[in-house]
Amino acid sequence: MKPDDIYFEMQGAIAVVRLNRPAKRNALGDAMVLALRNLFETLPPEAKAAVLYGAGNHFCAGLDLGELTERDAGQGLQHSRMWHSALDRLQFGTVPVVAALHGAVVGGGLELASACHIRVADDTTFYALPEGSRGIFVGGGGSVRIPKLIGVARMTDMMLTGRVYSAVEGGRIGLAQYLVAEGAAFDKAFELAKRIAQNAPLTNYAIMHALPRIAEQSADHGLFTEALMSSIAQSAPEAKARVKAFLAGKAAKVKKN
Ligand code: 1HE
Repeated sequence: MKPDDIYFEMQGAIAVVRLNRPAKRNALGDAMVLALRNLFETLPPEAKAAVLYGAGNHFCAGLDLGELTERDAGQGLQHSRMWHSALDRLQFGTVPVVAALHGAVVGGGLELASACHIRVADDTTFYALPEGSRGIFVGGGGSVRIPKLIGVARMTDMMLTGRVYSAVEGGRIGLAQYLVAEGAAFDKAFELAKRIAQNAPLTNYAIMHALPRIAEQSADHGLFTEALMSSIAQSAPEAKARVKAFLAGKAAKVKKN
């Protein structure tokens, strides 16, 4: 990996992370996956949200197939677990991550995007899981995260038939929450990240860490976890100050679009 294959900078409170290997369509080699893991583990405390995007014409072509050499089963297992730990650090890290998507979002690139909290896609985006045709299987958490976005049936179809979803179709089935014009994904993602950065940190933490876990629990356990989390969030001084500001007419109302 070249030192700047994963490029990172702070822009105010926003951590901006760029997959920066456009000549190889941002294909992720092991060193890049480890660099992402390290980055999301060690974001500076001033970071309140992050934007992840890709340099060049594509977000990410997935696993660097050039590194897929003669791994035995044990090594393959460790390789997949490395991806899991890296994408877990992103999903369950310190700040919400907004992915700005364009061009190819395929294979491990879709696995990476699905670990982000919000996906903004531009018109050029397309989604695929070519693992089926390469004789392999998803290994970066895709089988856990992608069905939560689009359902097992659609993912099965993508893998069995090589189906490619367009940007518009991807928005409709839940691969991205926002669809914007070509070239506008980064700006929209950055705008959303700035909005997210204004939330109370404990609320963002609850949304990132409690919500997906509650969704996995039985209704009874989920309701109990929700009660614990909401009681902790509302007891924070920041929550009290924000509610008081609203009651005093000093905070923004919810506005119809
Ligand atoms: C790569 C990779 C890659 C491009 N690994 N080198 N992912 C895939 O099966 C997708 C494979 N890639 C593609 O289908 C296409 O490259 C794209 C649709 C993404 C882009 O097409 P295009 O025409 O813009 O670029 P290109 O000419 O195909 O590729 C440009 C260069 O990038 C070329 O190298 P060059 O040295 O000949 O210039 C390609 O070989 C190289 N390249 N994609 C390595 N993926 C945790 S498990 C996850 C499992 C997976 O992700 S499997 C799916 C892998």
